[in-house]
Amino acid sequence: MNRHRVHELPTIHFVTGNKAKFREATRIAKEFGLRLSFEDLELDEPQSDSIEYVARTTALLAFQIIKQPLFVEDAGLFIDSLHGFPGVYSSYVYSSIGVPGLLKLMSGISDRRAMFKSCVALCSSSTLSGPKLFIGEVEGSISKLAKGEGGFGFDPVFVPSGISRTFAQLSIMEKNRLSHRSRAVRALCSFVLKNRRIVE
Ligand code: ITT
Repeated sequence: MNRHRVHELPTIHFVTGNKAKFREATRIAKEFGLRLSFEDLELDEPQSDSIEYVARTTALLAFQIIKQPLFVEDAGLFIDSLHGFPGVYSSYVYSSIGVPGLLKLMSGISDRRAMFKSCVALCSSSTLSGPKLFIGEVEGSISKLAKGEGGFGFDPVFVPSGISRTFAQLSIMEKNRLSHRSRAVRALCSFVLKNRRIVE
């Protein structure tokens, strides 16, 4: 019965090059009866100091190509004692110095507070005044050592507030209960279910 219903619901394209993000978002969309399709378009991400700007601009670029309901997600790790660094540069910092480099940057720093922030931008032929944005955040801290095998990116060093394990030590389901991305994607899914015309 459920399977039949799911087929009637719209598919939304998730434009990303990151399969781990897609896996996380797909689990959440499923809870809402929505299906996502993976679209890796290799778009040039704009340079900006705001993840909202990056998400919005990338969604518009993707829509010019796909011309169907889609969303993109831009996320970053903001470390208090580094004045929000790496933030919008998280992708570059991860691929250049990686987790070991980040731990080195943080060595000797006792204030380890940090936040992951996600911005989802939804674009369709109905979002004419610009993509609709959904924000999700999670507070936590940077561990002294990398721990865990799961997740991706900076997951091995991010400990969400209230638990004593890193994101990489959690299952997708556990990470999805807490993460920045899960909050933004849940907000997107609730919006889509209430405004179905936007994705039809
Ligand atoms: P897109 O193709 O969707 O842009 P990306 O991997 O480049 O995928 P972002 O630009 O949104 O993703 O994220 C920047 C970096 O921030 C990413 O490469 C990770 O290192 C880090 N990051 C973002 N979300 C994360 C998460 O949930 N866990 C760990 N690291 C994360």
